[in-house]
Amino acid sequence: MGVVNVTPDSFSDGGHYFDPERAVAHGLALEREGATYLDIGGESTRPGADPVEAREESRRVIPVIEALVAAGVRARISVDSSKADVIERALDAGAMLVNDVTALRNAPRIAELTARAGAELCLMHMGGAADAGGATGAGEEDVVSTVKRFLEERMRFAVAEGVPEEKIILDPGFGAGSFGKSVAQNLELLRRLPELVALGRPVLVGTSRKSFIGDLTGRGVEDRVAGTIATSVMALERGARIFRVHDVAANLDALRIADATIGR
Ligand code: HH2
Repeated sequence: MGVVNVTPDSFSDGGHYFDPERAVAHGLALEREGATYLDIGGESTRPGADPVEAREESRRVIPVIEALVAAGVRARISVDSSKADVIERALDAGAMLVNDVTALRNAPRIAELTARAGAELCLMHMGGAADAGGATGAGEEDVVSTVKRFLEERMRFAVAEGVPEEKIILDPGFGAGSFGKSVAQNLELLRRLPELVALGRPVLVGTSRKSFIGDLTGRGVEDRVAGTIATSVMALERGARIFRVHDVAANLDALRIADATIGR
């Protein structure tokens, strides 16, 4: 899954693809590199990022989705949004995956929209171990159990709202900041990914260029490709199926070699 951030302020590529023509060109380039999903987002999840109104978010992402569809893109378009209005318009424009990082907590109506469109739905854990319920306090609860319980509950909710289980993708929500995990918790989630794979749905990992990789390598955001690849390969070996990355070609090379070696 290639990331296309149509934002002025994303943490690693803010402003690079804010112009719609550049965003479309970037999406097409990521497809040529081998992406089978393109994740189009118009609002940064970075803490302190400017909140974006639905109208402005739609103004950013809908023309890009329309242009990619018009260009005959074969990759599935994913919309990275938590707003029902934006998602409704993205689905009308041809998006086939709803990537709601709030896992339907912001707008439960997203479930119905996704179900009606027959789209896939990615449910992500956000908010740190203490936020997901049942925690005794930040850092005390086992992060993997907390994330697992949260994803199970959100999956039950989505299914009850009409989204077929076979359309659901699960994501532990790697990252610090808004995603609320310490370096140790990110590593624990990666190490014990099979416990989430055991939930029976494809697992998506979004580690690309994130700060825990910077913390461990001392590298700035644009120099975290090698660190990202290490996480992608380890996640593949542990059963992850979708890799949300900024650097598609480099990750895909590594994943092809790892996949051939694993030989599943
Ligand atoms: N990470 C980001 C945004 N959306 N969606 C899923 N499912 N999983 C993730 O890990 C994830 C995500 C943050 O990365 P990015 O889009 O590059 O940055 P920003 O939110 O600053 O635009």
